[in-house]
Amino acid sequence: MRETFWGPDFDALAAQDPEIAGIVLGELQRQRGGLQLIASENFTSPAVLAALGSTLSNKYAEGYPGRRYYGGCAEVDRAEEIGIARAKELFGAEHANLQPHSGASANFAAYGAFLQPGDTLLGMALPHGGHLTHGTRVSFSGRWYNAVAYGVHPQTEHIDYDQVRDLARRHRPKLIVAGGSAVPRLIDFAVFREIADEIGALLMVDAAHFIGLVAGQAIPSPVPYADVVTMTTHKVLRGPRGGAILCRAEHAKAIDKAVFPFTQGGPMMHAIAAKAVNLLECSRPAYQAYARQVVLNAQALTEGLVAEGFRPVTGGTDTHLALLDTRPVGVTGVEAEARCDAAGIVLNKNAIPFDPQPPSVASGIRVGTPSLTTQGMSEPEMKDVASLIGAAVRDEDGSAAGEVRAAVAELVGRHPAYPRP
Ligand code: DSN
Repeated sequence: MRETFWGPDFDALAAQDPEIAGIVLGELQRQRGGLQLIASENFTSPAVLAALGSTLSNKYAEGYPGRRYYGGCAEVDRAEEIGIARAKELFGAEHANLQPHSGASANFAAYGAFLQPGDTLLGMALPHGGHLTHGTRVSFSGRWYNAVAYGVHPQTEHIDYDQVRDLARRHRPKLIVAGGSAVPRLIDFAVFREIADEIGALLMVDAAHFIGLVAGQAIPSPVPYADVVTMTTHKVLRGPRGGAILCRAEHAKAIDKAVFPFTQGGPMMHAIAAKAVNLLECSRPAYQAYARQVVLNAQALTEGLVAEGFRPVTGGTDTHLALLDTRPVGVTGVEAEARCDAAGIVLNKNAIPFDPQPPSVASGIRVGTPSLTTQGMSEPEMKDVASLIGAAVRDEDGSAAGEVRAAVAELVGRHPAYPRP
């Protein structure tokens, strides 16, 4: 088996293209050398990386298993069939499509399946935690559709379900979108379903951020409530970079046609095989324990950051991420991000609801625990991480950056990403 696998071969890359090989190695060292707190990132497994770096990348396979526009698809058909079966089993879904290249592509296809240009969709406002593709003017979603936005309640900072209902009654959207990129709390899918049913709308849940927690049974699933669930495969789920769609059987044809040929051409068969590998990993008890720990870590990290003076939006988290108001610490989001970066702590500035600052400055940071948890860190380390973030953010003149960086190096040394065999 081994000698017939023409997969990742770093020595060959280094010999042929030292410049790019240096970047590949540099990125591995960067991922290993700091604390990775971007809520949408993770460290996928060597098995997933092997499938990604395989000859399946060479194959054109427009269409679906058994119905391709190219010959020679027997092997890739099997990979896609296995992946689809695993996705349906893992999520209890009636239909799965693993071809979307990304979360944005999955959303593009889902809208394409159900909406015509000019139709109304109701999604969460980006500054309140939504996503670019949920109706912002800079994306197709706000340009081609009549997008109406709901947000969070000014006092609780939780999704304002009364506002969702009012807007739905007033604007009669054809599709309601639940989900976002900076929502720290569980979403009440039953309420969204009730609102959608009341006005005869379809319900789409963009589960990109939290689908890994659903896969690990750490939080409730949107699948029983939604007509369609879109996702990415590389966040908490820990698979290859890409997207996927789950839906009810009645929508299967529309979704498949909307992915191919409406919005995409040839599927990335190496990525689909890697998605199948990941879905098998996610069905194991070890992954369920991981998903539970991701949430416990996010809660412990949030508590630690409260002790450092930050204010958690909504008061805490039920998921893998927290949104922290940096104003009580006397810094903007962009300052906090830069100071953490200088100390080897990678996170992102993030607008908080009703943020007086523009998004390029922001009054908050977003932190997530998928990567640290993959490294085997748990609650005690989260306290240390919170103290390091606090020290880095308060370090006005950069004099403490070296000390924090040394503590970061010690911590990741004890819990390495991609440990050497
Ligand atoms: N860019 C992703 C995130 O960081 O949340 C969402 O698309």
